[in-house]
Amino acid sequence: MKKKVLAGVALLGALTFAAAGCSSSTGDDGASGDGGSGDVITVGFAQTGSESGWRSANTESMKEAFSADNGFDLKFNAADNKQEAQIAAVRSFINQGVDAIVIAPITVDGWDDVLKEAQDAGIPVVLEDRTVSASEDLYASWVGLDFEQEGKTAGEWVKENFDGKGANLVILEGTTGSSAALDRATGFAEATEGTDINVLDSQTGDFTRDGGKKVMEGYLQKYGDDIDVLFAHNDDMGLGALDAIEAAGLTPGKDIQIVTIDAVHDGMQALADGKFNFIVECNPLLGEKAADLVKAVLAGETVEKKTIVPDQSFTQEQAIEALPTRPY
Ligand code: GZL
Repeated sequence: MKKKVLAGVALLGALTFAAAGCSSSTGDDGASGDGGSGDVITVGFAQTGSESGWRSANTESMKEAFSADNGFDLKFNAADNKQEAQIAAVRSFINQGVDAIVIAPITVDGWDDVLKEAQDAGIPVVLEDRTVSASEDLYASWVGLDFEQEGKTAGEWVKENFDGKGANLVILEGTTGSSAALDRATGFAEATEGTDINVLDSQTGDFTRDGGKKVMEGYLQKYGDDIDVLFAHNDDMGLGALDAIEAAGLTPGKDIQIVTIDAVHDGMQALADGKFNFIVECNPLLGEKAADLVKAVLAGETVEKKTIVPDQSFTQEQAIEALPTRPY
């Protein structure tokens, strides 16, 4: 049953929210749904799909946070990396009259109409992970990562290790039109501007292992062992590229050095094994923050429009040390 957002009643919301915090009598630190009233919060979550190890970790984090124990009834949809399916899922949530909608938008553009429909229906939207080009007035808040900084950190490693050597580089881009791919490309280009690193090619592998393998096979046929460095926008495309590199009789991590983004388990294992050379983390554990934002918005609280979760990076030695205790 859709709740009215206590719009403009921040004080009442704050009191309700505070009461929830004091209602330790529930024995579960106030985790009783919409800030203490005990009602279950129905949330529609429109996920991109299941394209990568990062996505699996993100989905797990979201399902854990939006659990019945935490006062939620979660309606989950994975859109197989197709925006039209994702928009259809959001429209379905609106028709079901959910209390709030969470979206991990596959691409930046194309969201204005359906976000307006949710707003007109009085259903607040929280974005997690990627961003949209639509006006900030059309959603309550966004929680995610600084993709441009991730690209910049990867570029700084390439510059530090290859500038001045006339190195040839190929790029595996993420999903075309996604904020993660667009912003990582921007950050990487900024960090490597003015170097003598030669970008031979840059094509999308759609953030998947299969996509990374297929595009890398094409690069190897075209450029062969002229390739010195691979920058992959995520671990999974880099892992797919490993198969192509080894099938071509080359040694990844040596003949072709590899820098990726995400730092999921399989990527960190490849780094520890010396097949990758550097990874920039992209933290997928956004569920708890997204759930807090939904509860605060429904309680009429004023929330930050943007929340950026910090990332780190890993060398081979750091990966070996971190692997045993990594949560994903
Ligand atoms: C980044 C996320 C990207 C990951 C990929 O926040 O949107 O999508 O880097 C995933 O692994 O597919």
